[in-house]
Amino acid sequence: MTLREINFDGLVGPSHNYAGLSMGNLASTAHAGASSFPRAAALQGIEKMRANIRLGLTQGIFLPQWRPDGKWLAALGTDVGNAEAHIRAAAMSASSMWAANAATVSPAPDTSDGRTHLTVANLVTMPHRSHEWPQTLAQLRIAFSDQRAFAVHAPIPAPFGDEGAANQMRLCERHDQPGVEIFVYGQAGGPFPARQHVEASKAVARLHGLDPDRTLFVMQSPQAIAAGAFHNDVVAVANERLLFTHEQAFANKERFYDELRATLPCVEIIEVPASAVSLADAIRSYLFNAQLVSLPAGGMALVLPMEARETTAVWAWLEEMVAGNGPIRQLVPVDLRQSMNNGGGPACLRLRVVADPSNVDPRFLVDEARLDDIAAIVNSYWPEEIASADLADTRLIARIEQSWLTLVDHLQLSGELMP
Ligand code: SUG
Repeated sequence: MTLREINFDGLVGPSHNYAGLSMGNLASTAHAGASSFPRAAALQGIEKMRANIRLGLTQGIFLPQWRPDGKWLAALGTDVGNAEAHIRAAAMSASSMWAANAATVSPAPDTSDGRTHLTVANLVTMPHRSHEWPQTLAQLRIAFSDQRAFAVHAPIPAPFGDEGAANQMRLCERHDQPGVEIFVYGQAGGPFPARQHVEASKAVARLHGLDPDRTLFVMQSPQAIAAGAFHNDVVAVANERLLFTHEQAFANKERFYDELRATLPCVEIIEVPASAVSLADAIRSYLFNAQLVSLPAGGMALVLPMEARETTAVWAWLEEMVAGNGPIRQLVPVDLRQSMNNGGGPACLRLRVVADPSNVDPRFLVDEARLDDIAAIVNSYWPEEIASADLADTRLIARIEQSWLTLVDHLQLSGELMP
């Protein structure tokens, strides 16, 4: 059995739009009402997957969801033609692209039964995300159907908010070794809600059979939430023995660092001081919403949004760090502007699963040739542009539905995923 990290990216769906639905997510609010470009958005995501494959990494994919979500609208006693504008926008959202919020994952070396456990995130804090989980769960149950290797759990019940891997970090000597799992929860920051509740984090840890001595629950700093860090992965990222974090990410960082060092003595912490990069610059540039990945030849790379290169203080700090011969050897900027404008960077778009790829349903794994096929479908079917006034347009809705059906049919998943 070869355990390795697989990054499953959410393909940007054909209904990608800017409806300003996420309070506390500054980019979402700033772009409310702007025109979106779903085709360009999906192609940007595909290019990011290609960049990962070219780094020698194993790449997976999750499919967009069926939109508008008629089942959710029906449960609310309405349909897409009659729903109020904000309900319609929520039913049309392509937010499942941010796969870091799909589930929390505990790899096999960490769990009591030696299987990789996944709990689908309930995402109850935001209405447009709260109806993602049934379709996400359906995909997880197909992709990880091998019950000798995986256990897939239903969502934590409301009202305990769970936003999945965006608030979980795992540190270990190597991906295939037992790790320390860190669950970061929030309390409200200024006017903004905390989306990850400690009750949900603890429930996930119990359900996954984690060793309490190797599980930490850490509070996000309210200052970070107030500055726009609606998920912890906007201010910190971990990979193997490295934690890369902003100085102001955690409420009680000294205690956290001490506990971490006591549990995993090999841990290395790279902390970016606020004097070098302010919280505002960190959040604007999404410096920490990078994919921190181990390269097959050794060393690590940071797959970063272009915005990090364009933010002077951030890029200067990064260049100095890379020159310093530390564990991060390579910076890989990628253009994800369409997703970034809704607050989703490279790390938001992927769910990390440590597993043996031969245990995963191959329809959810991609190489460049499969990405070529998917890109061809995106080019032919995905709407080029969506203006906010278009969301009720029946022709647009028909096109979005056709795009989805074509993709799912091509991937031979229509039998199992039909809405
Ligand atoms: O939940 N944006 C997403 C972005 C999620 C980013 N994920 C991670 N940090 N892992 C969110 O706020 C915007 C939707 C809109 O405004 O239409 C949105 O849902």
